Amino acid sequence: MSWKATVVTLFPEMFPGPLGQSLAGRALEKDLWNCETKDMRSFGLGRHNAVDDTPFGGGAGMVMRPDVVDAALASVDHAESLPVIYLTPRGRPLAQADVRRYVAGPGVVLLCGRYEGVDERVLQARAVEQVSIGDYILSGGELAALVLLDACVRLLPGVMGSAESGEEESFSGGLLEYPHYTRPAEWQGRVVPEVLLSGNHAAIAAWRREQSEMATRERRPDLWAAYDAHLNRNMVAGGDLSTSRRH
Ligand code: 6GU
Repeated sequence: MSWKATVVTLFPEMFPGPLGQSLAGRALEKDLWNCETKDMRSFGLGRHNAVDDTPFGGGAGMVMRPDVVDAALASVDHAESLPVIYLTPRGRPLAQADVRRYVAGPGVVLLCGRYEGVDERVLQARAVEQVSIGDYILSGGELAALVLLDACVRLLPGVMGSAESGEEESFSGGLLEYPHYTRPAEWQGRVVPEVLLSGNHAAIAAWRREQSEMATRERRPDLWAAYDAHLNRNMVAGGDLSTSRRH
């Protein structure tokens, strides 16, 4: 039994989409995961298979009906024992820790909304997790679902070579990754940092750590604050108060 994604959507043709290519696509062919869709339209009501209605309280756009969404989710096998995730800019930000948790289980159910959103009651009734992929607005949850799935699939056993597998990436250590260089050693007058050509592995590791810290401090003060707090906490826990520098 491979890791299974079930996507509940009005646009089933969008899946697996780009995940049918490259790393995820090869993993799909090897049955390391599979991607099933449930077409929400087929649970629509009335002569026009309506899935949405106007919002109570007024306002722009349409809201997906709770009865329709519930029927679509009820049609997913074993949905009770899987995380059900609604992709929405109202959700908590997706983090690598969430991805690791999803991959540790048998699969996920991804609910993709269009229009203004999904009636809140079905989200409560089915204990649906609400997840966002960033602070910008997409026209629907489908692209966000593809992003979440890409992040999951690459962590599945057997998907990635042992070379890159999992660790020593941006976020694994709470820092952004260091910059990379390859041949030629000089390109358009720009040279590779000398230390990388030195063969001194300790010096290279120290340089990369410093580069990671610099990039994180400058580009991601939020990550840097968490990393710095963690470092200082550990130094206190270790009784090494004298080395609590940085502040
Ligand atoms: Cl998960 N969905 C939509 N529609 N827009 C988003 C998003 C999700 N995350 C960021 N923007």
